[in-house]
Amino acid sequence: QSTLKERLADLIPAEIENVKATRAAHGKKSFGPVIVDQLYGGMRGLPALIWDGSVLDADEGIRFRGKTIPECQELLPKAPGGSEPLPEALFWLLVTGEVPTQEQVATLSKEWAARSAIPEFVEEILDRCPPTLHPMSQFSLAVTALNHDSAFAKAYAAGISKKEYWGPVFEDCMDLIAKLPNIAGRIYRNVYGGGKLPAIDAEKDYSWNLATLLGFGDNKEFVELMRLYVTIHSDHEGGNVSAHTGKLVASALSDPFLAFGASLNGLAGPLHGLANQEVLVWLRKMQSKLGENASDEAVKEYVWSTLKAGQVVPGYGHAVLRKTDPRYMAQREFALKHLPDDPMFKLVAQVFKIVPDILLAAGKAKNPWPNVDAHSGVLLAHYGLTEMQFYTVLFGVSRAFGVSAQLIWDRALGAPIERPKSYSTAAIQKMFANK
Ligand code: CMX
Repeated sequence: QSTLKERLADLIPAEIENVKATRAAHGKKSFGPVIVDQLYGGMRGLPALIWDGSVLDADEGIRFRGKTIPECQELLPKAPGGSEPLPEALFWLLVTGEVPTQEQVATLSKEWAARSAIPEFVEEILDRCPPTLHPMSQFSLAVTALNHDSAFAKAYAAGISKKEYWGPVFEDCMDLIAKLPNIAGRIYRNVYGGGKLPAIDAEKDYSWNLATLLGFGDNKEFVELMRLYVTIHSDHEGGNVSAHTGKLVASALSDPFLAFGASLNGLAGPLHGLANQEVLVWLRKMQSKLGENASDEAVKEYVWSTLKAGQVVPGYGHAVLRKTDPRYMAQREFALKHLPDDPMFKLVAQVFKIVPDILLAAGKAKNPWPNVDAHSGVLLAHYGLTEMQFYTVLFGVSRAFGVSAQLIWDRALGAPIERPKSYSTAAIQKMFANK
């Protein structure tokens, strides 16, 4: 039974050859024309990045190393008595493309527990943040500060050869993931109360520890929810803001802590990960205005009033997806199984019936269907994690898995610094004058 690092060391030489062969066979082939609208339109549809952990199909949604979410739920090792996949297993899959054994997963749980302590000065940084500082800003500060102990930064300063980069980057990524429960738990308790952080239990899995540090470890269903939540929020191919930012920043050979700190700052935007918080804020406002068991008519009117005020309906639409997000469906299945009578879940289900038709009628959104964020908040709130401003921190914990897997491969494959070409409007006008 090899460890993850040993398995990677086996896989890297063959993958270097695989990329060489792919480039030799297809390197000069074209994806088709690039049009000016793509430069103004947020680069939508522009093929621009290599991202191996996952690929997104507009209709089907995400596949992690070729596997759909239901396939991952079936195939990946679970906790004893649990039915959701362990994020440890998903990380192994993202990094190697292989489904790990139960034993390999247990080794990862132990390794992350052993690496989980955060430096005292990072604890102090968090303790000194005012509780009014958004949890995502605190999260990003703490992750950036972990760069103090980066193995990669030290190795680079000591003159490590390019061929060896991936080793210390792997160590940093393992440390990063391992330390996130302590960071998230500390932020949660500092901001919302809840007393002293318990210690990480090296005999338990990552999600159990995360749930316990937040104060929900004795609720088995919440622990299962964390396993599902961390698994499905981990990776959504490379072009989304948090993933691409991490890859971009790391391409300058900034270490994984600096790179992922930047990812978190992007995830904190309301059109991206902050939608996790925004959806529940919006639903709660609706509920306080309409009361429980609102009629479809009243909900419709509320949705229209959001649009007429020039706001987006949070949790709906997507830059790439064109059907209901399978991450939404996985969470809906969880709710149907564990909390079918929760009034807020009923409202989420009612909104699901109503919003797509309205967005279609409004005629602007290219995708009227719900995304991952339309469902996550209601599940967390059901178990008592009601502090909405904290939700995106959990998204961030999970997103570290996907970004880390790619950063390791980028360094193993010698990915260069990113530097796409930009143009001014004047340059575009000049280029196409008389054409
Ligand atoms: N409500 C209202 N209007 C919407 C909308 C929504 N949910 N989704 C898209 N639109 C509007 C856009 O604002 C845009 O309007 P303008 O032409 O006036 O600028 C128009 O429809 C076309 O946009 P699009 O091409 O369909 O969508 P984009 O690729 O530009 O943006 C996204 C995608 C997700 C930012 C957008 O759908 C949105 O703002 N959704 C709500 C916020 C949200 O849920 N974000 C989370 C996404 C998942 C994640 O990253 O976590």
